[in-house]
Amino acid sequence: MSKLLIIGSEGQLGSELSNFLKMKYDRNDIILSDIKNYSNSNLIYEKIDALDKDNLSEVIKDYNIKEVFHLAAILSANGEKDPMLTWNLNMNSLFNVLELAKEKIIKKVFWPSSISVFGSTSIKDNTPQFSITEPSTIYGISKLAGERWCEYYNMKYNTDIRSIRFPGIISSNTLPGGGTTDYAVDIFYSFLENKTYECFLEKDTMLPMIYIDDAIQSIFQLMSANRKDLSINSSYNLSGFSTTPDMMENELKKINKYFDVKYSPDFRQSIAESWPNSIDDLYARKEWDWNPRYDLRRTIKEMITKLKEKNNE
Ligand code: AKB
Repeated sequence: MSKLLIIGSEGQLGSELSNFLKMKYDRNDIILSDIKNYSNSNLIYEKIDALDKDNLSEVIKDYNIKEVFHLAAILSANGEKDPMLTWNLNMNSLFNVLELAKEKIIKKVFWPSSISVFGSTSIKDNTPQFSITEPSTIYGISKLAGERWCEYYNMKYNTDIRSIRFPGIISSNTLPGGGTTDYAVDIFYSFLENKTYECFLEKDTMLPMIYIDDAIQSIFQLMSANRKDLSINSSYNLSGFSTTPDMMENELKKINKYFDVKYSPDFRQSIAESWPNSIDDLYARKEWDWNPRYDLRRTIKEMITKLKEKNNE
């Protein structure tokens, strides 16, 4: 068994991916890394700045790592606060990994893209795989450029880089860090504390979302697929379900009728409005049997159970 490295292991996706992988693989074969000094997990951990190619390459060679999950990125809302920093981190960390793949030091890479590659000129409903992509955020621009680079490396250097355009991810383990879809996680914390939630999006803003277990399952399925079955060399559209803040509020009100949401949209509203309402994930379904298991109701039920368990720990 070759070893795996997660870059960005302490983030929203990384922390849950490492929990999943340790049930599937020998824990000594999983190496975690992040910019933080320590990990919350008890797996092998190396502090790595993803921009430091020499250090990254040293760790990869030392542990004989063959598969990399490169998850480190600055998300859409935070990205707008410092566009050059976002471009630098999101692009140059990807180049470091792509170059190691080109040099055949690593064999397989997973890199998440996002629905942020779409913009206001894309088809809004059931946005197809091959739609117009004119993103309006620096995060979206970096993800779109990243997708083009992944395809370029795959075609030109015969690398095996796989990618998914994630919708907003709803999870309980670690908070998302600075995205436009974060409200769909934050709302649960207010709900459980019996507080009014102040939502930064308008009540009727429809966005594609996915529950974390489905997101992790999609990574596993794509990474396990036979390469010859994959026709998308850039990044696959993926769908879970779509929701608005209002739909979430109404579902939560069914559990506690006193729950209240106040709507105070900020700069994130225009980002959300430029993104699709829903996604057509035909290629993921056809080529690697994608089928999400969580709709809005099941996600809400699961989130409340998980957050209550966490509070009692
Ligand atoms: C964000 O809101 O920036 C992310 C994303 C959709 O990529 N969650």
